Amino acid sequence: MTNKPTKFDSLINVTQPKLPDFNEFTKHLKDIWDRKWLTNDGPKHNQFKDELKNYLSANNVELFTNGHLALEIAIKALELKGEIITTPFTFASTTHAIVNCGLTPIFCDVDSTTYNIDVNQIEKHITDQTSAILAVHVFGTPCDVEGIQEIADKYNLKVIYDAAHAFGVEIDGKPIGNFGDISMFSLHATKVFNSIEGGLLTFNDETLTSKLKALKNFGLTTPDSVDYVGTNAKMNEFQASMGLCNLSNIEEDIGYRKYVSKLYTEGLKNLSNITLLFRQENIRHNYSYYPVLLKDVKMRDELHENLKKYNIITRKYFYPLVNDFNCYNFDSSLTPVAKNISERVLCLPIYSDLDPEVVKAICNTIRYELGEMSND
Ligand code: T4K
Repeated sequence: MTNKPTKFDSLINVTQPKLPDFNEFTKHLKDIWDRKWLTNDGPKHNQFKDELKNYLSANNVELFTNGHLALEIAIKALELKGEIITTPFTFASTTHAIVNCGLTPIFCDVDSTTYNIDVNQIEKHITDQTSAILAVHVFGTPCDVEGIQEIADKYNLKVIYDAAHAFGVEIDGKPIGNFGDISMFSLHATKVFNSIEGGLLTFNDETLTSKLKALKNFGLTTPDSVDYVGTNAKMNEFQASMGLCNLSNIEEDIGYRKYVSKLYTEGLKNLSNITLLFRQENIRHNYSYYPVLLKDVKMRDELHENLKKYNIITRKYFYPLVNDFNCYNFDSSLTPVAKNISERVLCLPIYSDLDPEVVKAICNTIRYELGEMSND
């Protein structure tokens, strides 16, 4: 393998949304034009919901305009109060949802292999104010769902999973959305599967359905009664149409991401300064991100900057750590493992139509920049 760097003519971004065949999408648009039904539980929305329920083998599904509002609504629907134990190694949305709902996030450190909440450290954060655990399946790697449920049962806590990255993931053949009380999936343009913007909740307790429906529609339970202080978080017919088109290709898309991921793993193996994400055998992954850890923050920041010279755009997901955000006043030294990962992480470009030759060239460019020439 050669190790010459490659300068690309156009930007290779960390991700790129999957777009369906244009004509397929316009067929849906024609239906919408003919029907003049644009949002509020339209037929496309309902069809999309049924197909997702089937694909995810979920007991119950509700759709939302985006993943973030879905998460806030999940917290409200479970009537959580006080403190929620959560991870600082996540996107802003997870913590903001807790705070926007008037609760206090309590940060638990993460596991150094999965980067997910460290189940062995949860119990020490439980107080008489704790009402739930909000864990994130970061980069689509499942949390220790059994360990978390054991603790939740022992202390009578609810469990919400931020599964924004985990669409299509399975543990021992069981769909990931079936664990905990509620799971939230993001269907944003940057995700493995998108409906432009969009979010969905899967949940086991069917009695939550009417409350979730009301909360996303201003709290209305009938045209004449408003039982909750709700919001507007409904998915519209255009979003649902994009989702329907993309859902028909999802297996192919995940399969292609698996191939890209394998090319990276092959191209970056044996590099002394790079640690690759550990992937467990019993997991059906979705290859949503390709994160690597560099030796230290200096090397990570230099590589991130230097790759820009070649038009390779990587992202520091997730840096800064949430407990270092300017808008909060938490102490990130209390979560040292998360802090260390956050300072070393870099996500490389991955999407479902990324050219294999580009992936190989990115690997060679990284090797060149790190001064590690041989692939043996
Ligand atoms: N929980 C977790 C753990 C999450 O990661 C997220 C979202 C949520 C909750 C909330 O779910 P949503 O409410 O979003 O459904 C992006 C996404 O906007 C965000 O959805 C995602 N996590 C987060 C990890 O990544 P940014 O600020 O990095 O996006 P942006 O605009 O910089 O886009 C990233 C790259 O994607 C760009 O380099 C270019 C490319 N891109 C982006 C868009 C929007 C395109 O090529 N086309 C596009 O249309 O947050």
